[in-house]
Amino acid sequence: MLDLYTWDTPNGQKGRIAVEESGLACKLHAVNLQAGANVTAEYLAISSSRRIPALVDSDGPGGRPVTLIESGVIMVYLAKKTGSPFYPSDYREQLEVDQWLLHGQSTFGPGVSPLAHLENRIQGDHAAAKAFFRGRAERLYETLDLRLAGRAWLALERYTVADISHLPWVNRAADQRIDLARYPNVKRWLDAGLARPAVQRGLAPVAG
Ligand SMILES: N[C@@H](CCC(=O)N[C@@H](CS)C(=O)NCC(=O)O)C(=O)O
Repeated sequence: MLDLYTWDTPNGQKGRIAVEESGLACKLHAVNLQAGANVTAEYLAISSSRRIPALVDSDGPGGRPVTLIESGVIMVYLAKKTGSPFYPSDYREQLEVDQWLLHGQSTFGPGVSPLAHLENRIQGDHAAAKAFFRGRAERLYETLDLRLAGRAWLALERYTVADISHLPWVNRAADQRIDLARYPNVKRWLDAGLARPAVQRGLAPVAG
């Protein structure tokens, strides 16, 4: 049995999409970040970083329970557990997937996430900071658009965890005031990802 602790944020949605794609039974636990539900002693016992998502698998490696943080680890773990092609067993393919998985986890997500905060939450001018973060994010969308020119998916010729890693962020391009019409390859790829039923279920509100 799986238990996923999550919230309606891009990193939380990656965990949910990975669970949905795995087809495994999973109990969802909504961790309301706005209410501080992640900074409690109870949640610290589950997530050592006090962040979402966190996954508990009662039937982990060796038949013993395992608790995992980090959406990238959770995506790879579930793909390996189910033997799914979303994370390949071939080493060369793994290297392709790892590069674009880490791009999503450590470059794209952290690069575009400040935009929604800058636009929606920071009052006042701060023109230099806004221009800096906007320029950085636009360059990341351009990188994806270049990568996706003539390709269906980011890492391999098929959908992988590297695509899941980027999808929830790009799905929020409007919040980041990014116009996807400027990035037609990204728009085509996003539409293909959003057509997957597991992605649609993974993006649905966690609290129902
Ligand atoms: N690299 C981590 C990032 C997780 C993360 O930053 N989660 C955010 C929500 S998207 C969170 O839990 N924030 C609450 C906090 O920092 O207090 C992952 O991919 O799982």
